[in-house]
Formats: sequence, structure tokens, C-alpha cells
Amino acid sequence: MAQALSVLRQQDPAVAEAIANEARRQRDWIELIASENYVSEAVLEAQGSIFTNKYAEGYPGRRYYGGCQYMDVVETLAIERAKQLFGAEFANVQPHSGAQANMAIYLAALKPGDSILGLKLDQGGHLTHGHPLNFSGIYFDVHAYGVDRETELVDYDDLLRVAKQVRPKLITSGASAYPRTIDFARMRAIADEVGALLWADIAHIAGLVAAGLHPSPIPHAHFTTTTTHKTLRGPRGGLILSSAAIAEEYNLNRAVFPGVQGGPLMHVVAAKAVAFGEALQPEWRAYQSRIVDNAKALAQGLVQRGLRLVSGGTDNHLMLIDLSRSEGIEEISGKKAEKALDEAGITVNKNAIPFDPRKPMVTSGIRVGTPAVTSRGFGGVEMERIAEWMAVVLRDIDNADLQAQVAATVREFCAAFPVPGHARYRDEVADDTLPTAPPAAEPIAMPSPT
Ligand code: DSN
Repeated sequence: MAQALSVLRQQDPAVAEAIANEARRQRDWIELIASENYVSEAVLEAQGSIFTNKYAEGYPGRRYYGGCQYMDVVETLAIERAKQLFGAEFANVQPHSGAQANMAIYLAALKPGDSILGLKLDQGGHLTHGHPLNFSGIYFDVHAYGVDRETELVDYDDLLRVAKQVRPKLITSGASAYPRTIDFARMRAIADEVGALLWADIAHIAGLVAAGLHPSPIPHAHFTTTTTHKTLRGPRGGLILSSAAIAEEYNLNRAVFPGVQGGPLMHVVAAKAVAFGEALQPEWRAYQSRIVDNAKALAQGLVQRGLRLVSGGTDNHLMLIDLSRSEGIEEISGKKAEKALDEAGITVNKNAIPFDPRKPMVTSGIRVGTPAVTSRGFGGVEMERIAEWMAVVLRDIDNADLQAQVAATVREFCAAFPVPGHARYRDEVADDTLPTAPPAAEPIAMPSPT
């Protein structure tokens, strides 16, 4: 196996060492950030390829540059595989990210000032669904629906009531921090009742949707967008799906290019083609099932140890832990819990819980998910151990010695589960040096990272 950093170490040791340290961190920490995953060697090879050298503005067969014949090959592969994977008639694989896929939908479907209706951001919604600091909140008239205070499930009756009042042009379904099944059929019925378009942002659950483990929005939503790197386990990027008729009526290709982007990142498009090819293999569906099984096992382990989960559990790959009402845990913030768990070798992110009184940089909850640990080969037994380590650390939040002990145990435990895609780094990071964390930067005023 070639050494991944041999040239870089000579030319730019500072960057090489940062990459090596990140490889060590990925190896030695348990990754529970619900939106992260580990891509395969093949995806890494495609993304790190000489495709990065090429401009290919336009679409297969209609480019603004010469020499695009091989760009056409991979983009067509990516499009056809994405269509097959999701059972969609149309796919655009060029969005650089989920946010840019979403921006293209706004451009295609709306005019500035039009009203939109999305899930409240502190109840699971995403920045691009109308946050005041995001373009969506700046250019559109934003209204929101929420979850029921008791059940913490999306309140579809409230959604219908608000939709009748507001008469939005576009209703958004989808979330960054919602642990339960989304009823796309019901949302379409509501959209039809008020004459709105329905857009499904399935960034988190795309893998489960493709594997048939979560109802698909494709038959219901006018537009579907997703990222390609979460449960889908591809390169960092975005994707748009729809029917052929909607793609034509709203000219979705034009909305992406030249609407919101210039040249596509063709090395990423190549990596998307590879990832979609992997997702079409039978074993990939089994991987998605294990993600859900692991999430249920982790949820059960946490609940048994007194931790309160928003809505009581999970139907998908993620759960939200409410640190303000968990047994045996003094009330702590998500920020403090994130830091303590990181010291103990477990990476999570602080996250607002529904009706959270704390600010997005502090929060009363943490979000955890199982896509990455499942890629690493963890199963039910490992989920039980993770639940125990988390509970122990959270119950004794200021105990730095305990955190260090757990980190050492976690590191030893992780050694038995090689990280996918890391084979080429293995020798380069084989020394025992743990990455030294850079000094924490002063946070700038920003909304929630979701
Ligand atoms: N930032 C992503 C997440 O963590 O869920 C959403 O875009």
C-alpha cells in the first residue's frame, strides 16, 4: 500500500502532520456525530484524482469547455446510479454541498419575498430552512411548524393550521436533528390542501431511504435534496432528485448551473459515482439496517442508564440526549458534555433540544448517531459499552482523571476496529502519538452547527 503522505511530508510538513493527526483522531476516538461517516478507499481514490484539474461547466454532452469526454463518462454514471438508487426520474449530481442543492431549489421554485414553511430550527430544522442569518431567512418570508411539547414528534395538525394561515409557496420537510420517521405522504396532502410545493431535504436519512428503511419522499415531494456524505457514505457534496416533469418545469439543471454554481467539482462527482455504485450493492442495504439496529441498541443502553432521549428513542440513525432531565446527571449543558466526552475519546456535538432555553452554542442536549461506528464494524455489544462510557462520564462531568481513563480504554477498544479508508495511512500514524489539540479558538457569534 502506498504511503498516503510521503510527498506531502517532504513538501509541506505542517499540512501533512495535520492530516496524520486527524487520521489518528479518527482511529482513536469513537465517532458519534450523526452526520459523519468514513468513505471507502475507492471513494477516496476518485476524490483525490486528477479530475480536480478539469473544468466542465454545463452538463454531459453540452459543456462550455473542450476535453470533457471523461467528465461526461463519470457524471453520466453518477446521474444514472443516483436515479436507480432512489427510484427517481431526474438527478443533478453537481451541487457542491447540501446547502447549494437547497439554494438551487429556492432559486427554481421561488421569488424573493415568497413565504416558506419549515421545521423550527431549535426542533430539528436546518439553517437553510429559514435561519435569519442564512440566505433562506434573508430573502424569503419564513414561517415555522414544530413538534408537540409532550410527544416531541412533528405536530402535523399544527403544520396544517399554520399552512392554512400562511399559504406558503413551499413547505420543507426534513431535518438535521429529528430522531423519528417523517410522514412525507401526509406532508404532501397538507401541501396540496394549501396549494404549496413540497420539498424534502433528506440529508440525514438518505441512506435509510435508499435502502427502504425509511419511507421515500420521491413519490410525494416535488423536490428532494440530500447531502452525499452522511448515511449515504459518499464524498462531501449535494444531490437533487425529482420527477422528469418537475425537473423540466422548474428547470432544475439551470438552477444549479448557472443559477447558483459555476464549474462542478468533477473529482467529487467521480467520487459520488463510486459511492452510488457501492450503495447499489446488496451488502450496502445490510449496512443501513445495522445503522438502525445500532441506533436502537445505543438508545436502549442510554435510556437504561437514566438518560432521557427526546421523543423517548429513535426510528433512524440518530438520537438527542436531553441533559436537563436525565436521572443521575446534574443539569449540564450540551457544550460541557461535548467537551467532557471528547476528553474521554467520544466525539459528539452539542445540539438544541425542543424548546431549549439555552443558546445554540451552549444547548441542553447532545446529538449522537451511528453511521460512522457502524461503518467501523461496531455492533450491539459495542453500543452497550459506549452507552456505559457515556453515562459514566456524564454522571461525573468534572472528573478529568475518569475522562482520561475512559479515553485510554476507548483507544484500546478502537484498535480492534480498523477505520475504513485508512489503510494507506496506517503505517504513517502507527506511532503512539495522540494528536495534540490546538488551543480552542474564541467562538464567533454563530447559530447551531446543524
Ligand atoms: N451540519 C449538518 C449536520 O451536522 O447535521 C447538517 O448540514
